[in-house]
Amino acid sequence: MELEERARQRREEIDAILERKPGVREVQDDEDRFTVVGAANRETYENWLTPIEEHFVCHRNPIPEEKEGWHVSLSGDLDGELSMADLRELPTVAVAHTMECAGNGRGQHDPQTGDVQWGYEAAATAVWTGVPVSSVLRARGLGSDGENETRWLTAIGGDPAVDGDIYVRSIPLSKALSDCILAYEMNGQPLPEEHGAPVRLLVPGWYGANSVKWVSELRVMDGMVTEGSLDRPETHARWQQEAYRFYPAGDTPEPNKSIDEFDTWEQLRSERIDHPYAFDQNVMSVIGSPTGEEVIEPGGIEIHGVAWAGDDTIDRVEISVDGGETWEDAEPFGPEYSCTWRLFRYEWNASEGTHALVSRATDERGRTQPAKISGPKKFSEALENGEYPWNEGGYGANAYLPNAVEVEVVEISSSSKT
Ligand SMILES: Nc1nc2c(c(=O)[nH]1)N[C@H]1C(S)=C(S)[C@@H](COP(=O)(O)O)O[C@H]1N2
Ligand SMILES: [Mo]
Repeated sequence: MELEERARQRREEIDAILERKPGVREVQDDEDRFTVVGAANRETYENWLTPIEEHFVCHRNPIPEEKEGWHVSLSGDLDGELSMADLRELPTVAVAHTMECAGNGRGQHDPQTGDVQWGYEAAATAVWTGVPVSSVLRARGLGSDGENETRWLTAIGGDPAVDGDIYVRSIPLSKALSDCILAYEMNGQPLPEEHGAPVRLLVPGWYGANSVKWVSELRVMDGMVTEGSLDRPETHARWQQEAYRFYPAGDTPEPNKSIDEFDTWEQLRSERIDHPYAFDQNVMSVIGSPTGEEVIEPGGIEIHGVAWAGDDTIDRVEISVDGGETWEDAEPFGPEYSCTWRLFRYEWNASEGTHALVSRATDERGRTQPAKISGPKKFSEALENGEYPWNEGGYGANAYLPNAVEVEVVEISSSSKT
């Protein structure tokens, strides 16, 4: 595809999304390769369900044009193919999932690191309807022997390769069988094309990169995708083995056939796994209200927000109204679904002045968000020092101070009110 033609196509695609999603903001990467639009504002984090219009969108190549007759080929240990009609015949489930782009918070790295400079815009919660991956695979020849424990499911995106590389991701088969679905509806609506129609993989609680959109092939193998492991002429291991790996400046990650720790935080802590993969999401929280833009008068005000921890649960959320000096417990409330964020609230008696409001979450395994992102040379000792490791791809950042909300509380005299 001609460069100009590609640029025009992408422009049209982004404009169409922006038109459908009022209030949403566009963010560009340096190479103009990612199509990304982010949740517009903090208010997204005040609500449990994110409307489709506020759900971020992130992908590399253009959306596939031809969706007529779409089918998913099955390969490796599997055989045959699935049409959309085949998929729709299988029993449906609905799964709530808080999806976060692994690049969320990249813009908080100092010095700056590549690609889209997200702040906190790239996280959202939707309810996805589709078919359990376990039903699909069992119906198509997957046995239930012990070997499944060490096998991997590779999902291949049907988005056309622009620079010769296709979008492919592998997840452990155990995760795929436990709660993943092939989704064709989002928030009760037919799946919008920018979110992966006609069908996408949904990997609850794991970084968005794993939820391959426009799935065209599913392959069960004894390892994750490496270059040459698929019968494909295009580059196919880049998004598994190079991108979405966490490492300090200057490193080159080595491909692995398999690893046995899928919790991203534990990989970061592990001495065995050199360049962690973006799998299960790190513990994180964002305040949704106040936003810092409204007028606040002294007195009682409720602080609201959301906290999530991938496929782990949230154990505790604390609030600081003095920029992280002192902390008090917030109260979790609302729906309690696995792999989905939890709402929290905190009653604050606001006094006149400027205040930095911060939230900090701890997950069920006792892991707490760090205060800030480390310097670029501190990768290996960062977590021990209570900092998030600056990494070259700018992935997985979950520090709380960069997301503080600054609010000004002012007394408005009754005369000026009228
Ligand atoms: N086929 C394909 N699937 C993809 C991508 C892509 O570029 N191609 N991007 C991934 C990334 S990086 C993210 S964060 C999520 C975003 O999903 P959303 O656009 O529905 O929010 O899709 C993932 N699935
Ligand atoms: Mo992403």
